[in-house]
Amino acid sequence: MSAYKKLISGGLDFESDYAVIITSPHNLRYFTGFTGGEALAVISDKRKILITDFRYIEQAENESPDFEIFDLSGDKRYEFLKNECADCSKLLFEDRYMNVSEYNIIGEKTGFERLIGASEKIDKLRMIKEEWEIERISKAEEIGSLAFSHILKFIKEGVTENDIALELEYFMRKNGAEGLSFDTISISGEKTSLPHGQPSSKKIKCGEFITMDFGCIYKGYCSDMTRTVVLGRASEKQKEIYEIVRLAQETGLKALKSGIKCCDSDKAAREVIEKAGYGKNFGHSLGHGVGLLIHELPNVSPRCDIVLEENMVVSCEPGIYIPNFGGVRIEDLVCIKKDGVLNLTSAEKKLIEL
Ligand SMILES: [Mn+2]
Repeated sequence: MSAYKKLISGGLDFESDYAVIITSPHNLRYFTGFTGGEALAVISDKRKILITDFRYIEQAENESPDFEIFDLSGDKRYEFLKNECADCSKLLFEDRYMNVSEYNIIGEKTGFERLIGASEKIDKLRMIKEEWEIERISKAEEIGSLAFSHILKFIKEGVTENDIALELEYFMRKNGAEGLSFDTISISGEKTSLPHGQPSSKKIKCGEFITMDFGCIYKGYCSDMTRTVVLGRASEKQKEIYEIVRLAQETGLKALKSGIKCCDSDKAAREVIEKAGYGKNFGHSLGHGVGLLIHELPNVSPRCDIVLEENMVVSCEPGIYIPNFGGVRIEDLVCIKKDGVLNLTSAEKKLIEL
């Protein structure tokens, strides 16, 4: 793997006397191969350096064969950085990740005037996925779809929201997931009006919406999906809301393709909900990029003018949320292709009445 080359030859306006400092676990993994999390990489035209400590040296040597590995912690790490970067005119760093105290230490050692925040440009290099990355995301999403089929048999009157969350998580771990991409959302009844409500010991009752938003990690890559079901028979109002969201989601999927701006995809789906009279009940974006992080670029939002390109992976997740009634969200994960999308989510989308 040689993703570090993207930093030098990619979209960073990189010049030969610059260096890039990478400190976030996801970008360390992406650009160096190192999965240990705690390290600092310095990448320039001349050298590729990975500084970590005793705990990770053997791992770093195995995972980052293109890099010179150094065992340095604390002050020694920053002294090394100072010497190493003495001839660099600019040091690009991850301003959306580095904390203020580390910024101050590095700034004092190397000179604040040379530090240039470059998170957005660095993160954009991860937007278009390689085939092997899409395979991992797809596998993670497949585990999620299997978990959804499983949970349909588990949900009964009297089980709690916590029970459902735990069962989803246990199933995903049992089926190859190495972790969760975020805290599982499984909420029911009126609480489904909270887009990011938290599961509790509340028991599921007949006639309630149940919204489950969950995902897992497979070989470092995240999945994300949401389904809303009803226990027992759905009311006319529940059917109405569900159908509008389902149609908006279908419309959103059709509006995702290479060459389209993210804001235009968002608009297509949003219009369906607005025309049905629920515009104010859909207050979040249509979707977001997914990869090593659960939320990454591009944002499929009304404010994002990034043009979609082939092999970006994004979610499509419209919703309607009505206080004191409930809400519906339906979310698939898709890979952008030339004339449309490859849908990575196989779980059923028609209204399921359990
Ligand atoms: Mn999502």
